[in-house]
Amino acid sequence: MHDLDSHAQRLRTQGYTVIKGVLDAEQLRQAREALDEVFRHEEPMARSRGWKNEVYQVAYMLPQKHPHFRRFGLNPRLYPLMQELLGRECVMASLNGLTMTPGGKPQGLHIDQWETVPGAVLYINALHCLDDFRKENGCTRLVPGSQDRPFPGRDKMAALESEALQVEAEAGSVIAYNGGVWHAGSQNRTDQPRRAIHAYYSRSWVRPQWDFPKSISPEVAAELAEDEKRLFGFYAQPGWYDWQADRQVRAR
Ligand SMILES: O=C(O)CCC(=O)C(=O)O
Repeated sequence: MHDLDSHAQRLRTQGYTVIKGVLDAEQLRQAREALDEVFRHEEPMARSRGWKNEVYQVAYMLPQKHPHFRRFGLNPRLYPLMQELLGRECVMASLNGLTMTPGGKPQGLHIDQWETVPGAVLYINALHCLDDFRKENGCTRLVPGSQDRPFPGRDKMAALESEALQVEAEAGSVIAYNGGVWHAGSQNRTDQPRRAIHAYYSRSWVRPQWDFPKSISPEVAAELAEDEKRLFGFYAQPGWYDWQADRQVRAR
């Protein structure tokens, strides 16, 4: 990957970086088609389950829902950077698709991890832009350097909006940010979707947002390659004591 060191440096200091050309034209086409298919399938239940509202539409656990998303997180144009920052054994903490609702409302600033952990990189959200991200269609906004400032709480964030930078990026780019950076999707003032894949990576020893081994069916798990299973944390489980057999069981 070009510029790995400079992207890693920016992520460590500013808390974010923009990497162009992570998805080529064919990968973009396939990712859009796959996400649209999942959204169409979930349309009948999306509102009642809270997956579609006046701010965004989201689809969770994409590798279970579409084969395209099983190798998505292993892209050689991005994965080495995630490993550099989160360790070789880094895992996927969640893998979602999201569009800001056309003509909808903005999202409030928030962080994606449970707490601010100054000086440590525990999670990185690699937000893959499937459409051009522009101010009009609700590009991501974020506060550079905020990963090292205690998160003041959602109710206090309105006063800090003036510090937020709107990050414009071409389709195929990744906006990567530390999970502790204050950020949000902005108001989509167009009548078109503004689609993204949120590939949220973490160190293998912190709590993921989603339990992938439990969320992936045995049928899909049987089709996964070893490196896919590793990425989805199948081997990052704690060891446990099997009281019936009186033996210890260790994850590989
Ligand atoms: O897609 C975006 O611009 C950010 C969305 C976001 O932060 C979230 O859904 O938690």
